Amino acid sequence: MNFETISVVGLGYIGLPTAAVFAARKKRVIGIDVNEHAVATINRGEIHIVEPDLDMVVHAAVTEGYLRATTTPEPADAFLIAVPTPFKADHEPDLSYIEAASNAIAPVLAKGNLVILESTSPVGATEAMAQWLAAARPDLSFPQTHGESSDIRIAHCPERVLPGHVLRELVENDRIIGGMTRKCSEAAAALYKTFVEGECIVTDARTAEMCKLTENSFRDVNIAFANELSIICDKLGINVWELVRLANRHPRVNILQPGPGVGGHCIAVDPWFIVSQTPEDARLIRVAREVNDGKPEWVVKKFEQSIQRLLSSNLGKSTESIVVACLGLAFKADIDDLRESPALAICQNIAEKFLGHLVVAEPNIAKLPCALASKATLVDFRQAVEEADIIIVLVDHKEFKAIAENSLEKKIVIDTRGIWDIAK
Ligand code: SAJ
Repeated sequence: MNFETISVVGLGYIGLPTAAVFAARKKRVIGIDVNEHAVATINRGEIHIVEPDLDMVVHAAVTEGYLRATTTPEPADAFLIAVPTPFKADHEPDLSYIEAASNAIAPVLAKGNLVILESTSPVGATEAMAQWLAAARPDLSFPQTHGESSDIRIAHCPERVLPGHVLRELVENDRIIGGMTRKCSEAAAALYKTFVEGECIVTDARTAEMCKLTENSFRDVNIAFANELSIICDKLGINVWELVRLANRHPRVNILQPGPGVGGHCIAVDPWFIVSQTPEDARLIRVAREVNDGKPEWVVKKFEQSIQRLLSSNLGKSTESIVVACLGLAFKADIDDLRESPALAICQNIAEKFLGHLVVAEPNIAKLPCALASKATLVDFRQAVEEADIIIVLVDHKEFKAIAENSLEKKIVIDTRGIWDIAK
């Protein structure tokens, strides 16, 4: 199959790098997004997200004329849908962005096109997408009714890249290709081979959907184990970072790192897609989510205890005079992404209750999110450390790791990431 023009719908953390990588292989790429600011930024050759080296690749792709962004879908040979799949209040998956993207591209679909769903999705979402497209285009035939002879090929190929390493992982990672038919898979594999150096492994759409959910649930369960250990160790007076290091010396043990909770739009979300489809059976997966979701509250309790400790050891001191520094708001190190961030949730919780002065250091953002703006001050991390009585490390950003340990003397430190672990 020949794919000269590729349309990527959704120019976020996955769609934009994917569009840029196709463009770097000299494919004509049309990026579609409902966000006019994102479209205008990309068309200037700039980017609206933080991801190492992405700015250079997008700049080159746009100036060489291979990548162009627009809010209105245009005809193409292949369409990749990379829109968000959040969950609703009851943890049910919200497929409305996929439905909206399907309805947006349906009018420009043509016989021979390939449509790929990249968004992480509950089992059955690819079939739902195929139904939405078929309902909008009764003049075309689709795999669910016409099998291998369909006009339109449809596949689910979940993205699996790690934020912060997206450009490398897009090229190097193996890719799971879940076509609705064998020809759908072959078409999708041919498209990805444009830039994927890993293996393209073919399966069906439902297995591909479940595979992605399984990968992230596996990680969530393993982080929950580390987080539970950190709470147990705190009670027993054991340094959890040292404990994990020692246990990991066993050849078949590989415990992940405890933290302030699990954030991001993937690991904190995707396991719920399994739980919501099979609530009776997904017991371990649900409890892991609950353990990880409970960790921010535990950190806030540690903070409250530290205030009491400070007040009882400094009898003249008032709560109002205490300066607290939260280091980091992003959901993990060296990115600007605040989505589902436990650090942000902890900071907001503290801001609501705490009567003293709250300073926040987050080197990857220029201003505080609205919910914090009136209650905290965004400062340089060095200033935050200098001013604070209590320092709460919430993200292991490289800037924080470089802070000299002697600047922490006489301060209460709650290090949820173990970056200044003295037992190292
Ligand atoms: N975290 C810990 N301890 C650890 C590892 C992570 O507390 O030992 C926390 C992080 O701080 C963060 C959260 O977990 O808050 C998630 O971070 P992450 O680095 O584990 O994963 P994501 O969400 O950035 O990316 C994941 C990846 N999935 C897996 O590693 C199985 C990535 O490959 C997926 O493409 C991505 O989800 C996605 O888009 O689904």
